[in-house]
Formats: sequence, C-alpha cells, structure tokens
Amino acid sequence: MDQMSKKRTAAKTSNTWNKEEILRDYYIGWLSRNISLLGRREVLTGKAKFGIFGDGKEVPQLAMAKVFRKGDWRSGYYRDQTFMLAAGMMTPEELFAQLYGDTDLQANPGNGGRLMNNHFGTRLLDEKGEWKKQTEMKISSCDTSPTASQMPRLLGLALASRYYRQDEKLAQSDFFSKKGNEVAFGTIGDASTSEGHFFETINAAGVLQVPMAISVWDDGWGISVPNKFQTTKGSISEILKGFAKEGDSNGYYIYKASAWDYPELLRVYHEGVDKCRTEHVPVLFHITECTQPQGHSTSGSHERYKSPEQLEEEIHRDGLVHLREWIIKEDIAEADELDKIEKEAAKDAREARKKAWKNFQQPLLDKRDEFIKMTDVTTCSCAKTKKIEAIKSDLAKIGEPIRKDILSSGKKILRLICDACTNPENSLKTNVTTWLEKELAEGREAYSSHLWSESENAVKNIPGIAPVFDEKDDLVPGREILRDNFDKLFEKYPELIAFGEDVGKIGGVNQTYEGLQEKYGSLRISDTGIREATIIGQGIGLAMRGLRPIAEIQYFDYLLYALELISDDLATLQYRTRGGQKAPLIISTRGHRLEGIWHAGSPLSMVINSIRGVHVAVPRNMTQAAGFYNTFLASDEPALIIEPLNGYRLREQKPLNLGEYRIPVGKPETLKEGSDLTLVTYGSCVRIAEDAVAQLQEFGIDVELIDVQTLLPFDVDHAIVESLKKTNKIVFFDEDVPGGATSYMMQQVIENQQGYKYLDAEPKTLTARDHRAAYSTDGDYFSNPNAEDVFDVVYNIMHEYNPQRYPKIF
Ligand SMILES: Cc1ncc(C[n+]2csc(CCOP(=O)(O)OP(=O)(O)O)c2C)c(N)n1
Ligand SMILES: [Mg+2]
Repeated sequence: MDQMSKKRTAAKTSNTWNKEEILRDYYIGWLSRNISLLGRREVLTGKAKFGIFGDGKEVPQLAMAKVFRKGDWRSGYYRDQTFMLAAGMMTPEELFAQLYGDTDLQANPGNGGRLMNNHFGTRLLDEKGEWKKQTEMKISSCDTSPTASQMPRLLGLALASRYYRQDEKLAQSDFFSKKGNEVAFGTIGDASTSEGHFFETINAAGVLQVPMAISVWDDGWGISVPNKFQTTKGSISEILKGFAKEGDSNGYYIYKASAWDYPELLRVYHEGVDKCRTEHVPVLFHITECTQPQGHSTSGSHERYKSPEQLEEEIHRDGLVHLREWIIKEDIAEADELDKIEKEAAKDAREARKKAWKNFQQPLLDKRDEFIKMTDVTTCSCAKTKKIEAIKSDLAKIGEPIRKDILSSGKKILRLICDACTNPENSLKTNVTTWLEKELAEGREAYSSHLWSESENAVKNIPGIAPVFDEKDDLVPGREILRDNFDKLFEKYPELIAFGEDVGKIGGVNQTYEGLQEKYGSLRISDTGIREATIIGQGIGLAMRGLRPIAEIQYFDYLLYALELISDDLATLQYRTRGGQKAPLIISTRGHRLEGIWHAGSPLSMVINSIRGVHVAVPRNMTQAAGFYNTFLASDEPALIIEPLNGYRLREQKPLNLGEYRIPVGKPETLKEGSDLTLVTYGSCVRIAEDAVAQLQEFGIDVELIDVQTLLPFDVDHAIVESLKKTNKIVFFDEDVPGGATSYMMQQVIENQQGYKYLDAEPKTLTARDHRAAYSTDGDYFSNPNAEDVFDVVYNIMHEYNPQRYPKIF
C-alpha cells in the first residue's frame, strides 16, 4: 500500500486526525441518514412504492469505503447506501431516482427502474455491451433480494484475483485486474448469515484462500426475529472461530468491532483489508451494535416487535451520535461546526430528493399533457362524447401520473371511438393508435430489453460452422470428442477455466477432461468441494471479472442445489441491470436417462421455466455437445449444456475441426424426413425415437424426426411448423413430467408458430410418469417412455386418422 493511501485510510497522520476527512465522513453519514428519513416519507406519501434504507449502519460503511479501491468489487445487500455514497459510487439523486423507479438510465444508471431501491450495481458495459476497463472503476456487482444470494457470487469475484495473480498469461493485462490486487467486499445482515449460502461460501473461501472481505452488519434482528433465534450463541464471530487462521493454516482473519466506534472501525478495516489484499486471506468483520432507527423497511413498523426500552436503547447507541461525541472529545471540531454540517447534510438531501423527483415526474407530466392535447381533435364528433371527455378529465386530475394511467386511458378511449373515424390525418383513432404503439414500444424497451445479450457477440449472432469429418476415420467413444475439443479450447482461450466435483485430478467422472489438468495446470482445471450453489456462484463471479468459466454440476438432478442462483442471479443479471452487467458463464452438466429418482436427469421443465436468460442446450450426442461449448464460448452469454449421460461410451465419428465447429443455437435438426407425422424430441430421447421411427417404418408409417437441440431458445426460425404443414400430425416426446418440457414445446409450435392451423389430428405429448423414475431397468420401463410407447402413440394417431389402413393393435 502506498504512503498516501495509508494516510487516507487511517484518517490520521502522525497522531493528529485529518480533520477535513473526518468532517467529510460526518457530513456523508448525516447525508445518508437524511436520505433514509426522507426516503421513508416518500413511500408513506405514495411517491414511491417500497423503501429500504441504510440508517443505523452509516459509520462502519464510512470505514469500509476508505479501503475500497478502484478495481475492487462489492457484493452486498440493501443496507449499503452510506458506503455507496462515501466511495463515490452513487449520488444522493441516484438513490432517490432508484426509489421512484426512474427508467431514465442517466438518472438511475444501476438498473434503469427494474429493481427496488438500494439494489446497487455499477455499469460495467458500454452501450454496445462490451466490457469497460474494470481496473479504472470501483465496482458493485448488482444486488439480488434473496437473503445471502450475494454470497456465492462473492466467492467467484474474490477468486478471480487469484487467477490474475497466479496465472502468468492473465497477469500480463491490466484491463480486468492489476495482478490480482483487488479485494471482493461482501456485506450481509446478521440474520441472513443463517442461510446455507452463507456457510457454504465461508467454507469454500477458507479452502480457496481468496481476497474476500465480508462485513456482517449485526443489528440483532432479521425483521422481527431476534438474533437468538438466528445464530447459535447469538454471535456469528463466536461460532466462526474455528475458521480463524492459525499459524500456517488456511482460514480467516476475524475482527469484531462496534458500529459506533469510528476510530476502531478505521483501524480494523485498514488492517484487515490490507492483509486480505496482500496475502489473499479472507477476512470477516463482525460489526456489532448496528441499529435500525426506522425499523426494517417501509413494509412494517418495528414498534410491533421491539419493546419501548429496546427502542430507547437503540437511540442512545446510534453511531452518528457517538461519532459526534467522539469528534468533540478529540477536539477535532466544536459543536457549532457539527451543527452546521448536519444542517447542510439535511438541506442537500432535501435538494437531491427534489431534483430526482422532478427529473422523474416531469417527463410523465409532459407525456400526460401531450396525450390529452393529442386527443383534442374535432375531425369527428365521437371525439367529444361524454364518456371520452370523462376519461380525459379523470386523467388530467391525477396529480402524479404514471405510464400505466395514460396507456390505460388511451386503450379505453380507443374502444369508444366510432367506426367513421378513419381519417388518417389527425383523427382520434389514428392519433391514439399511433400514440399507444409508440408508448408500448418505449415501455417494452424500458421494462423488457436485455433478457438476452444485445451485443454483437450475442448467441443469436454466432453462426454455425459445420463439423468436418474424414470418412475413413474410425469411430471413437463420445467422451474423447469432448476431451479433445476441450483441449483445443484451453489452448485457444487463456481465460478459459473449468472446475467442479472430480473435474481436476481424474478429469471428470466421465473423463471428459482426462489429462488436461496435467497439461494446463491445477489452476485452470480444478476440483471443488461438494457445493453446487457456490460452484455456480464461483462461475458467476469469475465470469463477471472477464474470465471464461465452465462450472460443472456433476449430475443434472443436483442442479437443484444451485437453481436459486442460476435463476435469481445469473439469469437476471443482464436484465436486472438493463444491459449494465453480464456473466458469460457456461454451466456444464449431464442428464437424461441414468437410473433412479436422483439420476434420471430429466426434469427439464425445472430449468426452462426458471432460468429464462440462460440458454439451455440439450445435445443428443457428444459431437453436438462439443459444438455447443464452441458456440457459447464465442458468445458473451450464459448457457447450460446438458450432456447426454449415456453417450460417453457410445462411438461417434470425431470431427477434424475440433474447437472450431459451432452448433447454431435455436436451430432444430431434421434427422429423418417423413411425410406422415412429425416427432419432436431432444437429448437422449433422440436415440429412442430413432428406434421407434424404424419400427414404425416397418408398418408403413413415415415419421419426420426433429431434434430441437436447444430448449432456450426454441426453434427461432419456426422450422417445426414447416414440417407440420407437410405431415399435419405431431407428437412431442421427452422424459420430463406430463405438462413439462413437452407442453412447452407444444405451446411454442401450436400457439407461437400457429401450428394449430395445420393439424389433422390431436397433437400429443408423450412423457414420463408424474412420479420420479424408479430404480433398475424395469423401474425405468414403468417410469419413462420407451420406443414401444412412442410406437403406440404414433400408431394410434395414424389409426384415428385412417382406421382402415392402420387397424388397432393395442
Ligand atoms: C431467501 C429470502 N428469505 C426471506 C426474505 C425476506 N427478508 C428480507 S430481509 C429479511 C431479514 C434480513 O435480516 P438481516 O440479514 O439481519 O438484515 P437487516 O435487514 O437486519 O440488515 C428477510 C427475512 C428474503 N429477502 N429472502
Ligand atoms: Mg439484521
């Protein structure tokens, strides 16, 4: 650490306190407090929908901000507003803009109105969706609301510093890191430490020894539930003592300090973060005696569960009050000067509120006025009917109109316009329709963009490159195709890393990374503990810092442990930041058709309905699987690739252009053309379908077999409906539950692609049973659909269609 920043951190030079800096802290503390107080009022008076604030946690955050440098990361929660102000990462106006849900990205850059207030996120991407230089920014990864969901991501953010320090090639650039000197700061409430994600992360970071600095803001409560019901012995630092580093052991530096003790907080943050940064040892700061001057959030009042004595005691414990007393006691400033600062802070908070509100409201008022003016036409008498006038006057009376008020008035007016209103020039109908179209498009941009990447490297822009084969080559086991393809990829992408349970030393349970750890080192191909949630968090954090992780979940069924993060964090990241952040993580797993309840690998509807925003590829063999890795690595988006579990030993022709060929995403492949019926499936079910199709052919039924290849996105060019136009009959087949992924496919084809227009027979789904798959071959037979079931379903449709030609068999 250089001398200058040492001075800054200590706020003290040769035993004299740096007055200017301390008074600045005092000002920011009070500015933040006033924002909390005003913010709550904004909700109570109806200007904002919900509010949660940082009051009572100001002082420790002032200390944390002092040791937070450019290139550092935060992964925290809604209490950190003082930190964000003190670190210069947010302005007071932006805090209010968030509270109102302002969709103006200039005013509310973190998320453009998509998230409730105090969910902090730095814009890491430029307008084109490309990375900005991370070492020149102080960065907050964008918050998520589920308690402790910030923790697994934090692990990856911290771990990235290790890669940038220890990998020679990566250490050469200073774009994402300066030789791994960045600390990832985590914050969490005392009650949220009860979550599994917290403990899993703590353990993993202790094993990995990463520069992670976690602060627990301990106010003794998780909404209305006190500490004693949350934490054994009522103290997180007490029970984490076993994690403390001892001598040469791995582990943590653990600090405990009171939230009102400013000089001590400066000391512990300075010392702890310094060690964390230089030694790459994780640090835990247990900050006790935080308060909640206004209770938990605007959703309730703490008078309901805190006794009058407890409420009174909190007032005396207030960190800002103690800071004031300390400043006076240390002779740094006198009471008058502090009074002035407090007044100034209150005034600045009020002004910020006013400006942010005007910025938010004025465009809406203008929109409303413009709308009313635009409806004021005289070309047709219907424009002046009583009903329409009433709608307009109701709209004009709304003091604080929002988009919804205006649009809903527009739609209601449209219903009342007479049919004669066809004059294209300035007729009410034309005006209102044009207005609605424009406003709805604007609303879609504000609220529905960036579920998927909109950059040049979006998956949809990555064209396919066909695999090339030498017909003379022998067939090889499928796993070798994956292994040799990975080999090419590790060579091609220095930032590529892979990890998971058993991935390192033995190269994966199916040996798809065989020999690669020896070749590329144990940093790039590594084993992890059994900890699915943090395997995913590790991947998210690493991907956000410019690395290209493949995080392996050993079996698809175990993805459930990590689903919360994939759904809440990974899938929403681009969306919730409106294109401000991304994590191009590839999740690799294997599924379909092994045996028993927890290895069936088939509950696809579990993912397709919860992780929109992540691509889902369901390759039928390893050639296709390898091609998907190649495609997704060329893109900047997250993906889940489910390798077909029973295909590792099956022999396939090995492509010559490994690492290069790319399977296009969202493009089904027709594996066999046919004229009688379209059979749609994916993954390992393709092989069963092929068997059934051959059996059906013997009975004169010519099936067209389509492998959808990816479920998200699904058939982007609407190829399946083209098949249906020819066959007029369709079956959707998989081994998910009834109403699962087959119903999704059916909705896509019958409704989205308008397939219903071409049906000559009832469209059918063929699925597994409602229960999970039982053990053994017979268990599978009675749980999952098999080739005979496919035969029966298809044959019976043909029988219904033409009973003479296809007499009933079964
Ligand atoms: C997974 C999950 N469960 C429940 C909630 C609802 N919730 C929001 S905050 C909160 C209490 C958190 O308390 P603590 O971690 O001590 O933080 P504090 O608000 O006291 O700073 C709860 C239960 C949630 N957001 N996520
Ligand atoms: Mg708490």
